[in-house]
Amino acid sequence: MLNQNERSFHSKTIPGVVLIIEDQKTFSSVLVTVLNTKLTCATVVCATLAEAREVLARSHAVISIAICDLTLPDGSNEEVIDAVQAHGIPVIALTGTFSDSLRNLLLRRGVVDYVLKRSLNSLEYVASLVERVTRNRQIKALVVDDSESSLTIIRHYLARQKITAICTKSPVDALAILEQEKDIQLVLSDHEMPHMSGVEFVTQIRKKHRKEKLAIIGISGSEDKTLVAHFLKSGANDFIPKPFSYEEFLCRVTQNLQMLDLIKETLYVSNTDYLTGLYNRRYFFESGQVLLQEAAVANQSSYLAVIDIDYFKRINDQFGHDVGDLAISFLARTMQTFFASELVARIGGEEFVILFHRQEKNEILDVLEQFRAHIEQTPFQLPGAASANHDGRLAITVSIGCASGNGDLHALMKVADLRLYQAKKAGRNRLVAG
Ligand code: GH3
Ligand code: MG
Repeated sequence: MLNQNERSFHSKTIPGVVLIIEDQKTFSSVLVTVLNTKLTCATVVCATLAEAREVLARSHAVISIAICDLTLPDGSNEEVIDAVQAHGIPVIALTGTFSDSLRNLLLRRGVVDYVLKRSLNSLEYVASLVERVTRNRQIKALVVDDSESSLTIIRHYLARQKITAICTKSPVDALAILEQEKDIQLVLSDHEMPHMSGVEFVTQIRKKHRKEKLAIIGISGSEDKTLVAHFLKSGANDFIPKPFSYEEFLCRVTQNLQMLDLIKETLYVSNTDYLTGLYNRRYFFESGQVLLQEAAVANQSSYLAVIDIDYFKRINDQFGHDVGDLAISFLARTMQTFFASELVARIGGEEFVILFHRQEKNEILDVLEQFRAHIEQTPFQLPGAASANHDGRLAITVSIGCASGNGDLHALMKVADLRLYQAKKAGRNRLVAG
C-alpha cells in the first residue's frame, strides 16, 4: 500500500530558494524560465559576487542550492564557490569553457556537478540536477565495501549529492542494517568481501526487497569479465567498474534513483484518484482482495462500508460542477481523517468505500455513525461570497451500507451495495448495517 510519502511524492516543488549567480542577463532569464517550466521553485538572481554575498549573508538559511557562473566580473572561480559553500549550500557550476585543470579544480572543491553553457539541453540538465539534489536529501544509501579507502570515497561522493550514507565493511551487518532501516533506497556493494561475496549479498537482499523499490549497484575492480552479468542476474540494477570517476558515479546513481522515482510516479498515477488523492477503484479491488484473503486465513471477518452522497445531482445542478467537486473533495478529506488507518478509496463519481482493518463490529458501526453525523453537521465553505440562495456554506449528507464477510470482495461489495440502496430507500442520511 502507498504510504503518505509516496502519495505526496509527485510534487515537483523545490523547497527553499534556488540562488542563481550569473552576470549574463539573457542567460539567467532563460535559466529561470527553464527552471520554472520543469519545477515549482523560487529563484533569486545575482549578477555579481558582491550581490551574491549580500543575499547569502541575509538569506542563506532559505537557499537550498546555488547555480554559479564561474566567470563573474568581480570574483574568481574559487571565490564564488567558497562564498556559497561557506554556508553549506550545494553548488552546481556553470562554465563557458572547459579544461582538465578546471574540471580537477571543481571536483577538488566538491561541487555537485559542472555544466557547460552550450544549449537548452544543458539548462534542462541543470533543472534535473536541482530536482535530483533536492530529492536526494530524503535518500538513504547503504554502502558495503571491505576497503576503508573505497568506503571513504563513496561516502564522500554521495555526500556531495546530498545523499545520506550508512557504511559498513561487512555484508552480514549490511543485511541486518537493511532490516532496521526501512527507508534505504539504494545499496552500493563491492564484490570480494570476507564471509559473503557481493553477488551472494545481492541474492540475499532480493529475497525480500524488490528491484522497483530498492536499487542495488555492484561495484568492483575485478578482472573477471563475467562478474557484471553475475551481479545483474542476481538482481543488481547496475554495475560500476573500479576505478570510477566522480562524474560516472554521479550519473549511475542519478539514473538509478530516477528509475525508482519514475516507477513510484507511475504507481501513484495508476493507483490514485486525481481529484481527491484517495486510492482509485482499480487499487481498491486489487489490494482489498489481498487484505480480505489475509483476514480469511487468520479466520477473521472483514467489514466493508459503501458511502454515497445524497442528492448529489442537485448540488451539481444548483451550484455547478465545480462545487460538486468541492463536495467530493471535502468528503474525501473527512474520510481520510476519520479512517486514517483503513483502506479508503473513491470507486465512482460520488461513491466511496472503506475496508476496515479493525475487527470489532460495534466499534466500526460507532465510527461510521459518528462520521455520518459529522458530515451532516459540518457544512463546507463554498467559493465566493454568500448570496440570496445560500449563506456561503453548504451541508451534505451521506448514506452508508455496511457488510461483513470472508474472502470474496465482490460478494462483500454486493451486500454492502444492497444495504446502501436500503439506506437510500429508507430516506437517506443513514447507516444500514444489516
Ligand atoms: P442519490 O441520493 O440517490 O445518491 O442521488 P444522487 O443525485 O446523489 O445520485 P445520481 O446517481 O442521480 O447522480 C450522481 C451525479 O454525480 C451524476 C453525475 O453527473 C455526478 N458526478 C459523477 N462524478 C462526478 C464528479 O467527479 N464531479 C461532479 N461534480 N459530479 C460528478
Ligand atoms: Mg448519490
